[in-house]
Amino acid sequence: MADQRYCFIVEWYDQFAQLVRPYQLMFYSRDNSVEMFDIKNHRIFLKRTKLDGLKLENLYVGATVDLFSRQITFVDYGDEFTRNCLSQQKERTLGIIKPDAMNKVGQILDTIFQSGFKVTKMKMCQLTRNEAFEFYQEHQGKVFFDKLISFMTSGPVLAFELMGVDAVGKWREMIGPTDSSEARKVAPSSLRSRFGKDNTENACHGSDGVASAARELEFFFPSVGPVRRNTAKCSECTCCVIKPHAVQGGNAGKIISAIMEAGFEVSAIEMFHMEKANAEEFYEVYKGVVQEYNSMVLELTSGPCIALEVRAQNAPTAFREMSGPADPEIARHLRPRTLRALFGQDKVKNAVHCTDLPEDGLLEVEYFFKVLDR
Ligand code: 3AN
Repeated sequence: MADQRYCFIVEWYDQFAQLVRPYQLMFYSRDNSVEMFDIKNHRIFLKRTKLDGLKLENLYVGATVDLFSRQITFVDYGDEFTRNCLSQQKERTLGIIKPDAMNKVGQILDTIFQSGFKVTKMKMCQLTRNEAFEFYQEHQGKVFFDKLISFMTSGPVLAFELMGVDAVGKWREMIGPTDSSEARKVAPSSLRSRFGKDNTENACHGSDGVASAARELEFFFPSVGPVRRNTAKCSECTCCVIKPHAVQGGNAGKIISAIMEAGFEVSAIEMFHMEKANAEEFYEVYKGVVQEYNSMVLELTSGPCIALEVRAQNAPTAFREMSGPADPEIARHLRPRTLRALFGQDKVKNAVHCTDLPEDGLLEVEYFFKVLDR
C-alpha cells in the first residue's frame, strides 16, 4: 500500500489540568503509524509510532479513539488532501426506522450492518408534532402532510447516522422507492418492499442529498444545544449494553432481534462512545472484585457500544437469564441459547453487559439515559 499521510485535528481532555489540548495527528497508512504534534506548545508530542490496532476506517471526524490510554477525539481534517480523500469515503447520511417498522428494528439494523455501512450514531426518539413539522418542513402544504405528521408521531422512531462511500445514494437504494407497493415490484429486496405497507407507512427514511443529510443529522444529533429526548421509561427495566466488539462484529441487530423475540420490550436504544472515566464509573462495583476489571474498561471504550433499556416483569433477573453465564465458553456448554453463548468470544468480549444486582437495573438505565445522554 502507498504510504499515504493523513492529517487530522484531534483533542484530548487533560483531566489534571482540566484543559482540552489540541493536536495535529498524522496517520501513515503503509505501516499504521501515528505521530502527534502539540499545536499550542509547537512541539512533537508523539514520535512516529506503529499502532497495529489502529485502522483508517475508524478515523473520521467525530470519532473517539483510545491511544495509549488517552481518549482522543477527532474534531476536523488537518489538511485539504485528507479532507478530499476521506470526505468522499466517509460521506454521511441520516436513516430513520419509522414507527411502523420499529417491531422489526433488529432485522433492519442487521441488514444495515451486513451491508457494510458504518453506523456512527443512533438514538431512539419519540417525535412531538412540532418536531415532526420542523423535520418535514419542505413537505408543508402537500396533501399528504397531515397524514405524514400523524404517522411519524404515532410511536418511537430510530434515527441513525450512516457513513461510507456514497452513503446517501447507497442508503436510498437500499430502502427503495417511496411507495412500498411500487418497491415490491421494482426493488423486491429493498427495505420498503420487505417492511413497508404503502406510500406513507414505508418503514424507513433516507436523506435525499448531502445537504439535506447535514440538516437532518443536525436535527437528531445537534452539535450544539440540548440533545433530543430519549425514550427511556425508567420503570420495570434493566440495562443491556451491547459491547463494542459485538457492534464492530455486526451482531447488534441480531442481539436486539433475539431480545425482542424473547418477549422483552426494547424501550430505548442509543449508541455511546464511552470515555474511560465513565466506563470506570459504570463498572465501579467490579473494581477489585473481578479480575478482568481493567480489560472490561478497555473493551467498553474500544469503540461505540449500544445501550438498551429492556423492560419486562422482573426485568433484571429475566434478562440476566437470557444473557447467560459471563464466560461464553461455559455458556456454550450449559446454556447454548443465551446471548453470550451465541455472540460472545471470551469473558471480556462477552457480547452484552447485564446487571448482577436486581436493584442496579434501573440505576444503570439512568446512568446511560439520564447522566451520559445530556
Ligand atoms: P422519500 O422518503 O422517498 O424521499 P419524500 O421525501 O417525497 O419521499 O416524502 C417524505 C415522506 O412523505 C415519505 N417517506 C412518505 O412517508 C410520505 N409521502 C410521500 N409521498 C406521499 C404520498 N403521495 N402519499 C402519502 N405519503 C407520502
